[in-house]
Amino acid sequence: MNTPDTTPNAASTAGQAGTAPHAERPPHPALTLTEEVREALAAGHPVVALESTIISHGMPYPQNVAMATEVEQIIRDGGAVPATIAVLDGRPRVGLTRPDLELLATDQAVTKVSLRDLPYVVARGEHGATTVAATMRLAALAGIRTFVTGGLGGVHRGAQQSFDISADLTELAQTDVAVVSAGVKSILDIGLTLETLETLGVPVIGYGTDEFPAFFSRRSGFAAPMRADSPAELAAIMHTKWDLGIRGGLDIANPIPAEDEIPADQIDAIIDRALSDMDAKGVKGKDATPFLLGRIVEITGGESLRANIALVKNNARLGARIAAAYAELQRG
Ligand code: PSU
Ligand code: MN
Repeated sequence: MNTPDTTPNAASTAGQAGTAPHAERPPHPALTLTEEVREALAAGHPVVALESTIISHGMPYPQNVAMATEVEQIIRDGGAVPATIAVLDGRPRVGLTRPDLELLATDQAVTKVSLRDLPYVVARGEHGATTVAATMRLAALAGIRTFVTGGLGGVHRGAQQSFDISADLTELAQTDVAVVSAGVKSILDIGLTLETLETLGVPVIGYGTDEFPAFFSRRSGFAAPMRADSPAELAAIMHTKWDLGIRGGLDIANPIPAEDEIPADQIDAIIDRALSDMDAKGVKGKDATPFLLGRIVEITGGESLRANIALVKNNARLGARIAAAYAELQRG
């Protein structure tokens, strides 16, 4: 088979004669995997990566650790092995214990680690909670192709001036991992985020919907560029993309369940308030997203947190099924 990229560290498209097109390389030696995750990957069983910024910087304690534990259980119930990813004492870890999750949920010394921060925090032996971008990269280095989160980062409102565009988008352009999210929330400029994903060649696929979802709400007013209605269809798109040698991820946009959503007109006013509070306080850069998430929880008196937890669980149910469908395709 002729693949354009045959560099030794090409993680997914093996490309050598005699190997399956998607034979995974062994996990990068700098990673520490749990036995369970290592064995599942070696056996070609479904594994789902999970991020940790959502635990340390996305939700308050103790709801954050409860969410992390329940989401792992949902993935197990769905027949896949959960692999929550973080950096602990400078070690990139793939698969965490209960005390690890508790540490991430409580320790103030855990920094938010996006792609640019990864070498710094690892080299200094520090703790880091990984964003979508950093989690994608570590998942790919482990050989994991399916990743579940809540919401992606994207193009912030006012990015024309601030240039604040999440590294989640550029990571989706280059790292071969499918990310299940509930779309992006309107703390971001949803239209510019979708345009940027198009430029970067990232398939954005609405799951069971023609409309791109807006995290707390099922509707955003923007069309989903593509649509799929089953995990098997999604697995086929993942397989096809990488088989063609098209590097990069996919954004699978799974709307929040109707019974859990906060209608757009209600949440939009709250988001506007949170944004103006942020400007008034001069919060920006990597602190923007955590500030806004926390402020929205305060203003809604916890209602946004309930919705956030519900949508992550819903994404976990779908992610386990996608990982299973993809593993089946790889075997077949
Ligand atoms: N959106 C959420 N919850 C989150 C995040 C985004 O609803 O926890 C986190 C994710 O880890 C995401 C990161 O990757 O924020 C994006 O941060 P930034 O905009 O600084 O790249
Ligand atoms: Mn940013």
